[in-house]
Amino acid sequence: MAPTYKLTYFDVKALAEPIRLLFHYKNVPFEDVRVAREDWPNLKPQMPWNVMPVLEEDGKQLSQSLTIFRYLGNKFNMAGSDEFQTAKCNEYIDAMVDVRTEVTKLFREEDETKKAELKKNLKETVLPKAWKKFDDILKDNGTGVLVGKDVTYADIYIGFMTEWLSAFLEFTEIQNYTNLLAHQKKILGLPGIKEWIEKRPVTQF
Ligand SMILES: N[C@@H](CCC(=O)N[C@@H](CS)C(=O)NCC(=O)O)C(=O)O
Repeated sequence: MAPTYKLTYFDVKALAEPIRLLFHYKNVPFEDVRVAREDWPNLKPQMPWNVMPVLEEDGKQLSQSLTIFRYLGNKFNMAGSDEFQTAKCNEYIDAMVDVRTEVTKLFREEDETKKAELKKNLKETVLPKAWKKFDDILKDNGTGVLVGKDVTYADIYIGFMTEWLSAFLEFTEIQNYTNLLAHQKKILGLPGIKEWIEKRPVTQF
């Protein structure tokens, strides 16, 4: 019998959206539970590491967004055709996490002047460097995807993150990275993903 899945997170895209995209792409049913901020303190102690997202598979809890993402990516046969391809998928995901880590510094900075400096650096240095790198990887691979010939979980992650971070930082220059933009359009236009994006809840992040 197919397992039952429940994904619990806040009502935002952020760490859970790549997981939601995997489910929608693979047409695997799951309960998309969105916890209201005021309900979180009561729920927090029930979570393995007191954070979300948390996946329940047949009632068994799994925490840490990228552990969940990689677990499902493997399970759904989206991890490349050999161990090296899987490792490349993970390399690209981890490189994107480095970019995300830089962006999240914006949330923690309260000084408006320092915040503006951080944003300038992100838009003028961090994103251009990373987007150029991913653009080159796609160009060199030459198949429209990051690793091998088929869509992997790395494509889902990078496709989502390039759109999400560019929108958040109002980085319209993404238009200049033609391979990356074509990749983003391809991934966000995949069956299941496209329909989900059209109907998903509108959230701030
Ligand atoms: N490394 C964790 C980080 C999870 C995390 O920090 N989640 C935040 C939401 S984005 C959270 O649960 N915050 C509420 C809290 O810490 O009480 C992951 O990737 O899942």
